[in-house]
Amino acid sequence: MPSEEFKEMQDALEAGNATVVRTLTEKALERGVDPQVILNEGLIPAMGRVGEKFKRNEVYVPEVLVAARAMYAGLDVLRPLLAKSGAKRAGKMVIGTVKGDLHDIGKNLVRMMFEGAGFEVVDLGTDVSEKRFVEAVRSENPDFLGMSALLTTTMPAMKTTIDALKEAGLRESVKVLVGGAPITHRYARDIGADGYAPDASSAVDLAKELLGQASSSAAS
Ligand code: B1M
Repeated sequence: MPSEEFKEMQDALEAGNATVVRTLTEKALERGVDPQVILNEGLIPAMGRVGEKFKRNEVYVPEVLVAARAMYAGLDVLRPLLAKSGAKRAGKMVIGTVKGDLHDIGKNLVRMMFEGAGFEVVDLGTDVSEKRFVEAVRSENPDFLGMSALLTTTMPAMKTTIDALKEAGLRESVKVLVGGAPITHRYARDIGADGYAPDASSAVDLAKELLGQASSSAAS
């Protein structure tokens, strides 16, 4: 199925129409289209375009959340089939908002963009201690550990977590990405993170670049 035939599905996803995305996903499966092809040529490019528009301030948080909900409608149909076929994921990320911090809207956007780009994401939620981050890195063996912080008072928990990873002998096994309104490139460098991204879409670009996949707009 050539990708232009997914146009209706992509338009529905970008418009945030979850019902249409789910129906078109089911119809494509009934026609025998491979679930991986529906994901890679239908859902992922559309979510990627939403991310690009968000980065250019052409759409805002509510539109991204609605588009992500539509993406999940399609993903819900595909997920069991993808799991069964052992479809190859783009990579794996463990993500959470750091200890003491309950802000999760930005972190959720980052998670959605990664899922929309074909990554497996383990979301630890908010107020995540360095101990829980370390345990998750040990048990999940992800390519990336993503940390989000929105408060100047919780930013130092990122460094504490990186130090705890070092102490556990796990620092070299994972790339650490950080973000959130008060975080800067400089702060990320000072605490020894592998990268900082100012927004969810750039975070995906950066992760792909760190994995050696082609991308020209990384924010590291
Ligand atoms: Co709070 N809050 N808040 N808050 N809150 C801020 C952050 C604040 C700037 C407001 C202000 O005073 N102007 C201020 C922090 C000041 C500071 O530290 N210098 C503040 C404060 C003080 C507080 C409380 C302490 C208030 C109080 O109780 N006195 C309290 C703290 C609670 C706690 O966490 N322990 C508190 C509580 C709350 C609510 C619960 C009411 C609510 C959170 C609801 C929720 O998240 N579920 C809330 C909100 C909504 C905000 C503001 C208004 C909006 C934050 C937001 O969601 N932005 C915020 C003010 C503001 O920013 N204008 C504020 C939208 C979101 C999409 O952006 O999270 O930056 P952001 O994520 C972006 C990027 O940063 C990036 O990508 C995202 C999308 O592009 N990004 C990453 C984020 N994480 C990333 C990770 C990456 C890469 C990129 O890699 C892993």
